[in-house]
Parts: sequence; C-alpha cells; structure tokens
Amino acid sequence: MNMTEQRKKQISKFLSLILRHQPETIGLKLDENGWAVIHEIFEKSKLRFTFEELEEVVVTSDKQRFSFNADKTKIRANQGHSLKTVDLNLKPQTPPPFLYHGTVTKFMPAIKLHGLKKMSRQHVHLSKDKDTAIKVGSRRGKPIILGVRAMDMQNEGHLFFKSENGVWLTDHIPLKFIEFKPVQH
Ligand code: HQG
Repeated sequence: MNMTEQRKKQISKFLSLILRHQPETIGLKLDENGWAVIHEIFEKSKLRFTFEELEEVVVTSDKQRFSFNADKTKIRANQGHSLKTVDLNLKPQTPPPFLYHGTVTKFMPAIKLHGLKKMSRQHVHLSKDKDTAIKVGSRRGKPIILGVRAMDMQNEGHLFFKSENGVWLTDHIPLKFIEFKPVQH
C-alpha cells in the first residue's frame, strides 16, 4: 500500500490518544488489559481509515507501538499508557545491568532531587541502547542521557518489565541508581 508518512503519523497519533490516554474522546471502552475492538474504533471514530491502513500503521510503526490479537479483531498499545485502569499483564523480567533514559535540562533539578518519576504514565521508560534514549530526549530539545544501574536496582527488590516492543519499564528510579555522566557500557 502507498500511504504517505503524514497519513501514517496522523493515524498513529490518533491510536496513541485513544489506546493510551483518552478512549472516552470517541466513547470507546478498553478492556482491563488495554484491548479495543477494532470494529468499534471504526464505528466511533470521526477520523476515517480502512483496516488495510490500520494494518500498515501497525506493521511499519518505527517503534512497534501497537499489537493485534491473534485474529486481528482487537488492538492495543504496547506501552506508554497514562490510563491507570489498563494492566498489560507484563511479567517481571531481569534487566540488563545498565539501561538508559533520555531527558532534557529543564527536568534535571527535579530529577536530581527525586530521581526518575513516571510522571503521567504508568512507568518510567528506559531503553537498552543509548541511541533510543537520544531519540526520546530529542522530542523535547537537546537530549541529556542518564544511565540507570538496573541490575543493582533489581537486586534491591525493584521490579522491571519489558513491553512487547522492547521498552524497559519500572515504577521509580531512586537517585542512587542514576549515573548522571554515563559512560558507554
Ligand atoms: C521527565 C515516547 C521532573 C522524564 C518515547 C521525561 C518513550 C521528570 C518526562 C515514551 C522526573 C516524562 C516515554 C522528575 C522524569 N521531575 N521530570 N522527577 N522524572 N521526568 O513522555 O520517557 O513515541 O511521560 O525525563 O519514545 O519522555 O509516544 O516519558 O522527559 O518511549 O511511542 O518527565 O514515549 O514513545 O515524559 O517518553 P514522558 P518519556 P512514543
């Protein structure tokens, strides 16, 4: 199919809105694990798109943000929810020794006081590679990359989860596990 990048982005942003944050904007209901029935999205959405377009957005998403169920009747976001009611049922996993978080200067004073907080989302988001963290930070300006001693955290009882699309998630990162000048590990 020949969708423009602009069209894909428009649909992807709309899906992020209704599957992560505000399904009620179109009167949609997600189940407790975050799944939406696809024909309901088509019925309720003012933005018109076809199943083929939806499939293309899901398959070609740079970050693999969304998943279908086995028979492609339902869709959900793989991570990034601010909805408190969605439980993705992720099982705790052992993280690599070191993970990265991309942020920007204006948040540094608060981070140096409180550590990394999940803010409006369900988890703090981390990546195993520095490049991804650079991209995440760059959304807001000049990126600052922080290192997180994830294995040490786990050893002290903190839980880590990995989303379907490879994003590492945890509840809160206390200051003592953050390296403010991370070297490449
Ligand atoms: C910062 C995108 C003040 C934190 C990305 C971040 C990611 C603090 C911002 C995913 C803080 C929250 C998530 C503290 C952390 N005080 N600010 N104590 N602790 N912060 O968007 O990680 O493209 O909720 O550094 O690629 O930026 O949407 O989190 O800057 O994977 O699929 O508060 O969203 O994915 O911002 O991004 P966010 P994030 P998508």
